[in-house]
Amino acid sequence: LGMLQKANLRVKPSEGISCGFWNLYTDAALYQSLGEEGYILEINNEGIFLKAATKSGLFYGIQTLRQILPAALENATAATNRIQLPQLYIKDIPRYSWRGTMVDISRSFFDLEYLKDHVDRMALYKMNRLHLHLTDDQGWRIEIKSKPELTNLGSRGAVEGGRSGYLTQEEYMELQTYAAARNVIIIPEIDMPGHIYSALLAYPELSCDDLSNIEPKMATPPQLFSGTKVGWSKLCLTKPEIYDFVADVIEEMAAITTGPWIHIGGDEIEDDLYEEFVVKADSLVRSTGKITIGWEEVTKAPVNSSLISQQWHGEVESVVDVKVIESICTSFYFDHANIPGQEKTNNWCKKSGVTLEEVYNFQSENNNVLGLEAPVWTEFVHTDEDLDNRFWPRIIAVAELAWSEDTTKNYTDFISRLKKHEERLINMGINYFPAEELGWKENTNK
Ligand code: NAG
Repeated sequence: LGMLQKANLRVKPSEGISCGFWNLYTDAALYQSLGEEGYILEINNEGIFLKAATKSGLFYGIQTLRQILPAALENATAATNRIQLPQLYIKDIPRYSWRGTMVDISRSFFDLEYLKDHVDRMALYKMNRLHLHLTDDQGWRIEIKSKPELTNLGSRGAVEGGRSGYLTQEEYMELQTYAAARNVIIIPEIDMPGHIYSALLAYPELSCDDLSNIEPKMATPPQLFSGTKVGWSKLCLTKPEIYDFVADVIEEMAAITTGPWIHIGGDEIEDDLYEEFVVKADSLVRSTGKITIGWEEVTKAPVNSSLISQQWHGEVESVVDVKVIESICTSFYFDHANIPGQEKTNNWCKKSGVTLEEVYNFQSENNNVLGLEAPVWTEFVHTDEDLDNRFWPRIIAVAELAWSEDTTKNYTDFISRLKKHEERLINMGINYFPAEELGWKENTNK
């Protein structure tokens, strides 16, 4: 029961669910077959039994139990009477180890409180990686103690209509601890060498050109950038001192990051020295003991084979054989509209938007897939409500694809199961998008 409470289920023992007992077996073969995250959940006349090799496995068994319990329990004030549970036996092991989402907190800021809620919700659906796009042209959102101007100045802006702000290192670490307790690892992204105007504004010596002359024409004196144009800013790759900056930032991020990965961005930039930059940034990351992740462009460079490439177009001819995370924009860019529905949007990758069914129908063509990750870029997604209805319910399709083998894949069946989650999502305060085939009510509870 303690674990149920830990799993965020708000039940009071005195008002009582009575479960059997938690039983951790010591059978080595069984443990091995369950791997890092698998579990067995059995409910029979004797009680509720959960077996797993790891804490993560136990956590996921509890999340499944949580989904079997009445949705009313997600609401702290709900009364709990006796609950009858079905008898069942579930052996459940994930397909992929990477089941992620990305939140762009640069274009519009999302604070610690929202990010904690987001982690809770991800955990219920057994998602385990939260990638934070911490920096971009419009705003620098993480405190770097050795470079105070990044947040003093660089965090003040946002895209037009978006929110500014930043996470202190303490907040970042608090989120990380909170997430770790829910088996979610945070991946920090510092986007380099492009998408970096907020840092250039804070430290103009990192730029080749006078900031008032770079495109899109900045005012004199240069100001924060609140537009949506991409691919125009960059670190001056001919200046050796940019590497001191890059090293300082990577080292500070590595020191406060408990997960094994640092994301260096690397998207949307043309520069003769780009490949050299990527190789150096990758080796700086590795020298801190972390593993580098980059957007797929980084595989144009002869990087170390430990690097992980995040596919978004799936078009770059890679010169290295590396593992990939699938974030292909036609299926997983959730800043793209749910159809019919969102107006304020930039459907550059897929004009018609990305439907729930299209997410579910994704098939990977890569052999070397670590898993799936759905990003939400926030040029047009400014508030908590907006972000909720970009993620939900499409994120549940990602969760299912990343957890279950293709052999059980069936959209009609998925929809009939997903329909039953309406009340649970409402009770969790999620401002979902009511996709037509679900028949869910409009949800304006936030
Ligand atoms: C791309 C940019 C991103 C932007 C997004 C909008 C990547 C890797 N880069 O242009 O900064 O916000 O698309 O969908 O996606």
